[in-house]
Amino acid sequence: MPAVAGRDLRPPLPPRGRALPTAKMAAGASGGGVARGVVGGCRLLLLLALGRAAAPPGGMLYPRETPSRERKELGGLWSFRADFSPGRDAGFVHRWYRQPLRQTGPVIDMPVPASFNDITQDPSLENYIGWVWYEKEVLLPLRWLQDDLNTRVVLRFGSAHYYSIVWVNGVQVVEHEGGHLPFEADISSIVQGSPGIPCRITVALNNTLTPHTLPPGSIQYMNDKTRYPKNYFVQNIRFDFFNYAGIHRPVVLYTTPSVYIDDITVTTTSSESVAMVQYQVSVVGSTLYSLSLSLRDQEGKVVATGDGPAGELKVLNPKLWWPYLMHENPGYRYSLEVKMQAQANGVLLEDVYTLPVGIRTVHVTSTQFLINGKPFYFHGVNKHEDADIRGKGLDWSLVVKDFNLLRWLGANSFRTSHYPYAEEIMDLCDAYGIVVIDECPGVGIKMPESFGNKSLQHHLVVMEELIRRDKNRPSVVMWSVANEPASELPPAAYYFKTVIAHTKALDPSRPVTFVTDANYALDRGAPYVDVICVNSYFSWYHDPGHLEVIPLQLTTQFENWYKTYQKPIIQSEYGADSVPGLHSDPPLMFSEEYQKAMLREYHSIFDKKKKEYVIGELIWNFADFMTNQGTTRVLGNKKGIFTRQRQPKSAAFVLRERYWKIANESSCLPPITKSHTLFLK
Ligand code: BDP
Repeated sequence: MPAVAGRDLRPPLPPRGRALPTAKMAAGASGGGVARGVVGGCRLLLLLALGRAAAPPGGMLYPRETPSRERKELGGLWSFRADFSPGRDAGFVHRWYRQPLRQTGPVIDMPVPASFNDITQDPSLENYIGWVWYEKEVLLPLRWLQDDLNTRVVLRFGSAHYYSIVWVNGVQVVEHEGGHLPFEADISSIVQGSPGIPCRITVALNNTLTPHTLPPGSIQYMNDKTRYPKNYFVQNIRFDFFNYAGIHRPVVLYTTPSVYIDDITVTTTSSESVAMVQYQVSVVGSTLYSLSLSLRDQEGKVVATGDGPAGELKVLNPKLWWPYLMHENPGYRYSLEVKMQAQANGVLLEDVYTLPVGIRTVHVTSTQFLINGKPFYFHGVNKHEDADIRGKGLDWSLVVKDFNLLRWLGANSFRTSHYPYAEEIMDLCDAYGIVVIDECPGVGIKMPESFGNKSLQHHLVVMEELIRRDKNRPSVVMWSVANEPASELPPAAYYFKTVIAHTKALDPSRPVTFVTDANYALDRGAPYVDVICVNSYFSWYHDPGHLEVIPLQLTTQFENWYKTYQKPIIQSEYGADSVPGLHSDPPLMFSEEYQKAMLREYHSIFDKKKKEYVIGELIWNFADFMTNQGTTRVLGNKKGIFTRQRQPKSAAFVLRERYWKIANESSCLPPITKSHTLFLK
């Protein structure tokens, strides 16, 4: 990783308006100066300089079809144009959003959702940094536009990397900072004037990372003319996955009545025989409305009813939401139907939204993680949203395959390393009982300036957006605010104290953590977490090749952390690269045997310490994934127990034996058989 931390290497921004011969992404590039600019980014810099932006007000309910709401998918082919102009700003100078994109210059077809990087044979697109433009023309159903005062039409993006500006018919409707999280715009007033005419959606996306974005990064201009062409620059990042960009998740249009249910918040408490579901509903568009709620079980039977914007539903003999392998019927969810009625413009408007609700509790003691009062041991994985060709684009086939592999493996949990995953993935976690540590994109926070006020304010907004999106999910049992930050730096203390306090204030019902690889005695964020999540790579990055040091070093690691904090500990990463098909006995690094042997050494210590205060183990990584190019990466990171194409390496079988054994030992169920459980759902 580039050694920029701690030194101000800032040269003035090179003059723009000249050719940028090649933009390459690089981690560890050297030879030039670090500029804090955004590529094509005067506009973005201005926006970022405005200081604390609150998360956009209002809710972010997942767009579901209900009797009062329709939904239209905008996936498929969009027109696409990367702005290769010298300053990456031709799109703004020439206002590409004011006309069909094809009239501005050459466009190509681009699938949505998908990353744009791996779609063509063009290396300059694979490594492109700056503004890219997407466009789609859509015909809206006439019925959406007829009663123009009473139907609200909303354009919603599941996520786009990283800075987005959206226009509809040339009118700007929304801007959003950050990938991985949804944003939307009410476009009713724009589309309702022109029934029958296609509506043109234009999106400008900028994937530049700066010290104040999440994740952070920096643009480095290589000024040594003897070594680099004129205006050569690289995007430096301090994280280990390819910085894919594009419209990554579904884009939809959906309708609501003009008075509508904007947000619902649900929390649950329970004892064996009775559960309480506390709810809060917000309605927008009128102050004169009535609300009625009914909670149905999976047979459709109403088990509780309520009314008004806030209250409590009492459920007798509740069926609790249980993790996979902890109960014969994991992932049980009730349906909360919320009905709103209001008078507007002389007509009765009704909005209906149905929210799946899992009843479960989470508690942390000094040695345990309790779900529904029972000790829960995380035997799971870390993942990435990553696949060949589509990059980070949502792909249903891949998503379902991954869940089948997780269940085959006997994994009961994963961490959304290192950013929030698609809502569609989270829905399946809720449904299958896969427990989630929900991580925000706070990865690679290493530079001192990334701990400043500007970064902190943005981090708080991202946590607001994440919690707004995922607060009602029973699968989410803990928030992770960062991965491997430079938490030993002095400003990290205030930074993490603030981010964690804010997260807890937003959601008092869940514990909060961040994932550390800092020394236990130096870490300044650990005092504020509820659970210690620690990453270590003994025999890999430390003492490479020396498997025999693992037991001692891992034991010392756990004991040091526990004696300092008396908090339960999760081994949130451990792993070794293996090239599938590469064999060596005795085990040598990068062979499948080495990966297996490393697992066994770690497992022997987990088995001892899980009797005390170790509450989980998450392998790094579920599958191989793409990274920047570098001398330690062979077409990406190979620490997967599955290949990138989801074929098992030998280590997958070792882990499978272990996870099923743990599940059988800790389950209150009759012995679980692998095949039986796989087909439970
Ligand atoms: C860890 C990081 C993870 C990397 C992993 C590795 O948290 O993102 O991919 O190292 O190097 O420190 O394989």
